[in-house]
Amino acid sequence: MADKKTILEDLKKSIETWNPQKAKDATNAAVAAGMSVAEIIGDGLGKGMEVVGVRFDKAEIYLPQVVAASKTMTAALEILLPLISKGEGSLKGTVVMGTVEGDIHEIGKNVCVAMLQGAGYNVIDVGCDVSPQAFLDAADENEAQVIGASALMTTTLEIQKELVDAIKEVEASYKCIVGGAPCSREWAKEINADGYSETANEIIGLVASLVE
Ligand code: B12
Repeated sequence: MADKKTILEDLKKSIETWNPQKAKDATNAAVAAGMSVAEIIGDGLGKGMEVVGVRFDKAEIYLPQVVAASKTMTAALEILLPLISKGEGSLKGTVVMGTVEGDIHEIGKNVCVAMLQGAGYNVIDVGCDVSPQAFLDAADENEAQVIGASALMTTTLEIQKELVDAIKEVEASYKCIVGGAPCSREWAKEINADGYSETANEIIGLVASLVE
């Protein structure tokens, strides 16, 4: 059996080379080796996606490759999601996760969803292009403790602020955390969000600190 380091490298490489078969093989190998979902995504697949993002920024690769990498990620997540125990989640708390209105980037949000599910949370994935009101409705319907809003464009960061304002206005009890590449700790503070994390790895600790 391959060692952990090799498996993590294979997971990362499979996304970087947008190779779904390699991603599925490496994910199955990781599961067989007893690795946790958080480790597989956080230290393997997610790292590959970070590289894809950076290479796209440098114009070393183009949109079709990014889409192929995103499909590769989905193929791997399909293996992992059924392994996540849902029952335990309701004990830990409920989180509504989505990407804000006007923004269709969902890969990072999906990674966060998978990480939180892997950690035992009940996650309501409201998808992308979600209005502040739709976030609030989902949180009310599901009695969520936390809303997580992703924004990947400087133009859609403003919607995170609108969401936080909308929550404060109705004096709802749930907390709001924000993230996404252009988002920062400073921005989260400026808009009075309850938390920020740079990566999906840190989101588990962040949510745990808010759900007590
Ligand atoms: C993949 C991608 C796409 C894909 C999206 C596929 C999909 N299904 O999601 C496609 C090809 C569709 C796309 C489209 C567009 N894109 Co695009 N895209 C990217 C790219 C290359 C990578 C994003 C990504 O998936 N990263 C990998 C994930 C894992 O990282 P992440 O999202 O940052 O998430 C991590 C953390 O931020 C955090 N996190 C994320 N969300 C949250 C939420 C919470 C609550 C928390 C706590 C943490 C957290 O955890 C994640 C895991 O660690 C970025 C470049 C970049 N470097 O970001 C451009 C980028 C975001 N895109 C950009 C643009 C402009 C567009 C388009 C407008 C292009 C166009 N001209 O058509 C459209 C968007 C249309 C729209 N209305 O949304 C720009 C935005 C520029 C800006 N204004 O800020 C970028 C920065 C590229 C660039 N340099 O120009 N894109």
